[in-house]
Amino acid sequence: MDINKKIAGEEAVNYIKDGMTIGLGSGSTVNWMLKKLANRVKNEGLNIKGIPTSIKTELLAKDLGIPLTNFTDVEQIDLAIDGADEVDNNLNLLKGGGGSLVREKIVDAMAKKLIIIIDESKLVTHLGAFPLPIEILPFGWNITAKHIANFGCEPILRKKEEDVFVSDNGNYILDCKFDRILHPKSLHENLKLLVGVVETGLFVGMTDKVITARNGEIVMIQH
Ligand code: ABF
Repeated sequence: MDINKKIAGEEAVNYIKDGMTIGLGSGSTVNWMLKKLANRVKNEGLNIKGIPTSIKTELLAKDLGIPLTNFTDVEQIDLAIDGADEVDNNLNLLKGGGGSLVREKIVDAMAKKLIIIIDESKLVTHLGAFPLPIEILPFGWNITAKHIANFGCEPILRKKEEDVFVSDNGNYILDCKFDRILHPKSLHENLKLLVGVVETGLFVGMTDKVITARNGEIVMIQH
């Protein structure tokens, strides 16, 4: 167990107030947040509703007794709390290692505030050491991969054991290794212009606050 993930995840729960609609991110750090949130719901009667960013998070939240809602009933998310695979100096994110980047981006983009919870190893100067996940349509996936490769990366079709990995949305994911991503905004915008690309794992200019922990002590980063 990474104690720093637990500390960061649990700290984020202090920002959740009665009556809020909360975007529930995905990943192991978020799972600590969910457990703490469930305690507050159960023991303090905290009245919140969650919108999950993945089927995994939805199942865990249900299991823990966290009340859920959906976009039919809610038009606004007060706060989203999510993990990341990399966070750069400008608080831009690289996400999607868990395969939930599309739902994460829909929820995170709709939230009035976005808090990212990570262990310190995720802090980087430039994004790109972690291969960039890009969700694409299954139809013609190898043509889309060739177009993406022209951006200077090597796209690898994500697999789950012997099979192709299929996202919660029924799509494929390409893990694209770049040297360094120096201009995440323009890379994201240009990739999105390709037919067949559903979404990229670059979350630019969305983060309000990062909560991490170092040697068991909480560290906050915000600009
Ligand atoms: C999610 O957070 C995914 O992008 C990524 O896979 C995960 C981070 O993982 P963890 O909290 O498990 O280290 O947003």
